Amino acid sequence: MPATAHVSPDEIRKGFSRAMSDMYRDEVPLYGSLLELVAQTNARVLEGDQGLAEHLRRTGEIQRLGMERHGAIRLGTAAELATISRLFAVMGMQPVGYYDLTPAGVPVHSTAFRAVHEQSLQASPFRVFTSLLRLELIENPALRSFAETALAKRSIFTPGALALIEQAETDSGLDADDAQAFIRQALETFRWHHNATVTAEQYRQLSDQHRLIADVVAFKGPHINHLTPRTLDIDQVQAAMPAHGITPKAVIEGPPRRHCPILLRQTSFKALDEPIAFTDAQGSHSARFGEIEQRGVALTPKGRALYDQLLNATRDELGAFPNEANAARYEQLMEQHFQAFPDNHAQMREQGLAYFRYFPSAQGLAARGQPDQPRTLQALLSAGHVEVEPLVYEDFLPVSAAGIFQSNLGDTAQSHYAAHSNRTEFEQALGRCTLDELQLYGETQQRSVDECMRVLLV
Ligand code: OOG
Ligand code: NI
Repeated sequence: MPATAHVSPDEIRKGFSRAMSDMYRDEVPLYGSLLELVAQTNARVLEGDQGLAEHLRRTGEIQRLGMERHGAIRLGTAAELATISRLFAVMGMQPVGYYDLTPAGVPVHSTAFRAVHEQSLQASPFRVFTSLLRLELIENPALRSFAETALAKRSIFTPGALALIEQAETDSGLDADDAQAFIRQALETFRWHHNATVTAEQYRQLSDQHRLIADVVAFKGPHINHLTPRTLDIDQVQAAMPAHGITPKAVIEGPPRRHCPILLRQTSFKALDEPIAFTDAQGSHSARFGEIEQRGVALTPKGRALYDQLLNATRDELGAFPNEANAARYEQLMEQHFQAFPDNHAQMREQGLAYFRYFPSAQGLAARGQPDQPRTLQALLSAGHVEVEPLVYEDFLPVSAAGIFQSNLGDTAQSHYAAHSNRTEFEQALGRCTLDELQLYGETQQRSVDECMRVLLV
């Protein structure tokens, strides 16, 4: 009997991302307002900048812009992380990068599950920033053991989701009906629960230790805590937020505004206070917030080192965590320090600071098979036979992520942990290694060069 055709993991991810966005819009109406504001802003920016529209068309990004989202979850145990990794694998998402947030006072370490090939990213760029709580950082042994017991008791996946993950692994894929069932079942893991699993007093104790610990330990599952659309002009959206009833955090995380955006800029609005039924009383909890992001070019190790150096110098000079009171000075210091980072693509490329994609131009295609077609990439570029586009950064930034966490946890939540970063332990929990994002960008860049050569040098 012929096997039924499998749906591609890209299609499953696309369907899942849409279902998640619909669920979140139903649950958090402010997210819907944010989506509208971002869509309006993007349309206006594209209308006013034909050049930008043309660039986005060439790389295909214009099609993915409106569907682009990232979300975040926080897990409690190694077993949960291992299983979520298998769940995401069904949708073609792999763990990329390791982020240690403990130096910034957030007791988690994290990775980002996402598609890795440029074609898959084009089909659906959906990503999930996934954190694992570091329970060993709870100092009080009784509270730590309470947290461990509470987490050991819960099961964050439905039996249906677990069965379909196994089936997908055994059969190397799912058919259309099973893919739909998988999306429905998988979504349950990310749903919000109005009922906590602990008493109001237990919640208070966990929360006093760290609000993040309460957010993970006191609930049945790792509710999605935000979904982030991508904007083409984050400053415009930030400025327009208050008029739409949304109060943004004090500063935009990441690099300053530039002519040629680099890496990632992000801003968020504060988590909503939501009613919760503890096992013995009514109360409230805040976890779910809104965020927007603007993505720029991915940086090479050299470019990233320069970025980190300039960011650290700015923060050292500011001498404090950026907040309402020092926001203007922070922005001014950022502008000043980042003068040292070239703000045009040609210089960034020549100095090896960023990754790019290469495309055959109409002129290059017309010269195919002609004796005067240049033979090297550099010569093809100089002749205008190959065109260059920045390769978009697909990942996250640890300092920014910590800033987003902190703004939602409140300034009182700042803690100082002496613990070391522990990638090995994280990967043991995950059951596999995390991928190196820089290698992925390098591969995409190289594939685009190879393709130019293949097409132009016949
Ligand atoms: C994740 C915060 C980090 C980002 O975009 O950097 C993040 C969380 O609050 O769980 O979402
Ligand atoms: Ni985020």
